[in-house]
Amino acid sequence: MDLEETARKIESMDIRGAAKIARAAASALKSFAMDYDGSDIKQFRDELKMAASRLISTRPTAVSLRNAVSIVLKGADSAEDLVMARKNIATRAEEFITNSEKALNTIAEIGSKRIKENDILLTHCNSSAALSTIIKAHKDGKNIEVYATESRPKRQGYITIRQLVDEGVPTTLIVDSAVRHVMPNVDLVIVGADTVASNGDVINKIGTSQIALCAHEARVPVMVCAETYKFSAETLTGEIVKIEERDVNEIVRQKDFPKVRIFNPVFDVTPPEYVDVIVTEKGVISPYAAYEIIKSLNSDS
Ligand code: RI2
Repeated sequence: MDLEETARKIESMDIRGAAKIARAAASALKSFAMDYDGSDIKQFRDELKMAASRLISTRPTAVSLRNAVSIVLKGADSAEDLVMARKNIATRAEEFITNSEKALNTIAEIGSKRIKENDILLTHCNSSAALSTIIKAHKDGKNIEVYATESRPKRQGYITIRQLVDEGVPTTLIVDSAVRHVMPNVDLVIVGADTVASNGDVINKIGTSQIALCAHEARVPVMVCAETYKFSAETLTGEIVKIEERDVNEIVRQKDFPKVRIFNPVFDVTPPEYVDVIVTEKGVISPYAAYEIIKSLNSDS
């Protein structure tokens, strides 16, 4: 798959999920570097930057994508010649993909310990980090059940319910508006994140903040599972996370509702007071400690 094809698939959400789009972007940059047939390092760097911008333009909210691209791109900065630059890009992309997969397993290990025998869980959309945690608890022999929301408009909840049922986890599909109704039966809400801001705001699929509010009202804890590359250093300097708006035809066919204005924001912001913990591969943190995570990532890089 060439870079443009990857970019289109991310745009159309054929490739989706904050972690998956990050790994797909890293992989596309690796292929771009390996296939590069020019001979000038300056030109390579310029073309690489254009390729990176194209990938970043596909989905504006998930910082995982921008972080993956910038981690990989650093490989070209220090290189003395083109051979080294191409090799560095490929190595950094491979490392990113491996670390991302390892992080997922570590999050599942850590997060599943917080799931108790006979817990009834509720999840929203389709998060690989949240699902690996749930599946790990099930594989450890815990008797658990899950409510999975449909997650309109794209209905990623269908993917979730299939994955959980395939693993043998008893799962009930509900429409998004049934969340408050079922919340009194729920022991723990588990969701993923597309971006975590330095003040602890969690940006995830539209509807997450309503779920967190209902959970708060019913005194049900909310656990967010997110790899540290989903933490946004940009927000340290006060940058606001842009909320992606997608084609309104994802909701209804605009032509069936002529003259009606339709609005399709696909993420929302859950403030830290509605999140109990964030499980990262570095450990469990309070959302208020997001700043510390971002600071430590900045000093590592
Ligand atoms: P993982 C998804 O975004 C959902 O919002 C999901 O909760 C989040 O990414 C994290 O997913 P979309 O691509 O990285 O469906 O945990 O818009 O797989």
